[in-house]
Amino acid sequence: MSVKIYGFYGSLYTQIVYLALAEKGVEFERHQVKIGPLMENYEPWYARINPRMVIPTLEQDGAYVCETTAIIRYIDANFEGPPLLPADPSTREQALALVDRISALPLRELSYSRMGGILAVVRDRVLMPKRLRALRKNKKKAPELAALYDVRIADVQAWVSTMAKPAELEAASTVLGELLTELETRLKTADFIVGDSYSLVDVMATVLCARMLALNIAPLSEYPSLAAHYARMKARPRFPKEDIVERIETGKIVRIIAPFLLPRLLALLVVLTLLAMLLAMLTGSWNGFEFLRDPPPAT
Ligand SMILES: N[C@@H](CCC(=O)N[C@@H](CS)C(=O)NCC(=O)O)C(=O)O
Repeated sequence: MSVKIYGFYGSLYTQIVYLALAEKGVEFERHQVKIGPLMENYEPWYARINPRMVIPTLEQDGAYVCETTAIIRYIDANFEGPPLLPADPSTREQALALVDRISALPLRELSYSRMGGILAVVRDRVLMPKRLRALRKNKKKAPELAALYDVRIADVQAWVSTMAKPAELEAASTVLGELLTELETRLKTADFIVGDSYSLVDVMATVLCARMLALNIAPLSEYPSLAAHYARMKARPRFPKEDIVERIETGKIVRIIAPFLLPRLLALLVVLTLLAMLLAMLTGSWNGFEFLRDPPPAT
């Protein structure tokens, strides 16, 4: 019954899965899928296990479960450990409705829209076009997956277009604000968001609070009961402190991607050096390895 999670450090949805596993007491193996600029998640091998090409994915005994809410419900239903959903059917329904609402929040658009200055230029001129190029390139590599790539290309195009529309971003902020207000109201008079014990809603809200702190997508300090709940959740005995990221540590990301990046940087350096030598030879500004030849006889 070995469990493997395909995820990446700092990914919001991966953190939700890590936290559910920790609370449930399930051991698991990690496979880092390098998202972001390296775009490993768009490679055909990953598209075959996760057709939407996003992380996380859970693998157990050769079977895959995709989509965070499906993964955490699978974890709750299939492993020993404290139940993470209320037993009472109507409370359970409320919990599941909130899990779905948190999962549907437009956090990707909100997170990316928080980039300003040079980061925004890099996002619009480099990162997003690079995503589309990577998807098109991989579509060519695996034509049998063309339909999946077309869906993902359309998704990235919609993502880009939303970020250029202040009204849509404003609407996304409003949706988030409404949800946070609802959590705040519930927590004014209760220890847990739904029912009287820890549930998947607390799992999701905890990671959402960490994200608010990490990327400043909304001010946690304006929701004091939610902030107090977050502090209580962090003090739980099984809380996986290392996995829940309140502040993205670039050094950690560099350490994870270094083995992947270094050989490529080295190869790039070799190619650039060879090109520079060729250019110098063609323009006559360098006479190749002449200096290695025997010196001309002295006259
Ligand atoms: N609906 C998906 C969303 C997952 C998602 O957006 N994951 C992000 C990381 S937090 C991702 O894979 N981003 C990479 C990309 O979109 O290229 C889920 O619930 O699992």
